[in-house]
Amino acid sequence: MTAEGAPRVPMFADEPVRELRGLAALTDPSDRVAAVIDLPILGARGDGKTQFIVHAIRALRAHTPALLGAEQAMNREVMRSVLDPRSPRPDATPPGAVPHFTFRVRGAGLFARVGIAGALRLLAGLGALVPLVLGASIAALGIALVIAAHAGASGALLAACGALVAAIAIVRARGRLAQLGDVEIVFWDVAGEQVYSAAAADYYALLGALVEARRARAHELGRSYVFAPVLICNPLALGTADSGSPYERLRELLPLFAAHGGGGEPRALVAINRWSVVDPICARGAERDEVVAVTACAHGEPAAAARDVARDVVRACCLDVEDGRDGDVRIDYLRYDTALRASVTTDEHALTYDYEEGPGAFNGRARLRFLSWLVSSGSWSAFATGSSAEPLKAASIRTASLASGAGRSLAGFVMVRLGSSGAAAADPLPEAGTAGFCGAAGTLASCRCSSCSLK
Ligand SMILES: Nc1nc2c(ncn2[C@@H]2O[C@H](COP(=O)(O)OP(=O)(O)OP(=O)(O)O)[C@@H](O)[C@H]2O)c(=O)[nH]1
Ligand SMILES: [Mg+2]
Repeated sequence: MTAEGAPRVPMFADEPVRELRGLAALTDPSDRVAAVIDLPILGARGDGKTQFIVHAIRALRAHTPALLGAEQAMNREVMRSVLDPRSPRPDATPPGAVPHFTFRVRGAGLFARVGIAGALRLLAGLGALVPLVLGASIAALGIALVIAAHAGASGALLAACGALVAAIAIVRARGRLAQLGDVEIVFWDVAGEQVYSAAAADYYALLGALVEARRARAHELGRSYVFAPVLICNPLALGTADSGSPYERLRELLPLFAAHGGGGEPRALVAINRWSVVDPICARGAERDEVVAVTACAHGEPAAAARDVARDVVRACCLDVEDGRDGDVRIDYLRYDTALRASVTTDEHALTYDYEEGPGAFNGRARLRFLSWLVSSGSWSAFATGSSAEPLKAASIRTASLASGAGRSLAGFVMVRLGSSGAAAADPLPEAGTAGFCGAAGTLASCRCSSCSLK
């Protein structure tokens, strides 16, 4: 249960990275959500970032919290594509802006859809796994005694005790599950071509400032926080060279961005989004270094210009990759088709990929995989204690400012504590460049941000 009517708190009074717009519009929930998850979606132009976000929102069956102003407008825009797959796609993200889309999903509902592995993880987080396994083992021992050792009465008693322990563990876990708060998931639309340009340091700094502010607030409010980037891999855009495609450049940078997530094991996801074309491109027996011309064709519409891809590049980036570690960052792979239906016809050195867009929510096993990845990205033990119907009594606003220039180091991190009504949080966002928040309430001493220069 949550109090979604509670006012949301602006996280930044102005843009911490002067060259990039994105954070000043961000608000943070002030009701007790169980967790906040930031997912920056990186991908080259036209590779399918918006499509991924749309599929994820559908797969999560997410809803929009009570947003205002720019945040509300951004959500409405993406919801047009979620609800109507034939609607024109939103414009490409312009350089200098990082839009975000804020959604909610009920914690209990999310866990009900994550399969056995996810459910076991949840039970462990809720402290129910050990008593459950213990109870089941005792019950099994009791049954074995009855069958093998003919110890009828004592075996049956043991089995009944084991079953009782397991049942109590399940009832307690269900009770805690029912109390879980919502999970707030925020998708950040990061124009990948900017990430390997001169503006790369700005994008990196923006995400760093986001994580720092969110983590401090999560610590303060006792909730979970997850930051995990998603990189879109469009097999049709991998080109013919061994390296140097936009995807491969971004893939090299991915661990660096994922490292913002910190913790024991930073995580990232690579989403391969035109899966049905990968197999035909990597057909058995074909020359591995052969180049194939692939023509993508939206069903019933004129075909786009053919794109050349080398079979071995697609094999290396899509087929041969496996979940695993890249340094200390865990990288998982999601394989799916954005299209509702896709068919591939092959000619000697050419493929035609005919696709039909629809209201998809990751196809096949991909949906379960995506939800399980999301659930396993966080430490959910805080979920068990983080729920309450009460809005927070006090809310904090942080304003971070980054000095532009050589090092772009975090220059200021200031906290203003609001009154218990939280009324100030409902004020409109201050315009970029205003410094009016700084020091207003004189509570700098309570700032725990590691990079705060004002302690
Ligand atoms: N479903 C599907 N769409 C494809 C395929 N090939 C090209 N498209 C087109 O790819 C477009 C790109 O999707 P978007 O999700 O808008 O890509 P994006 O990364 O957000 O693009 P920008 O924001 O412009 O950088 C879609 O509008 C489709 O029309 C395909 O194989 N399947
Ligand atoms: Mg887009």
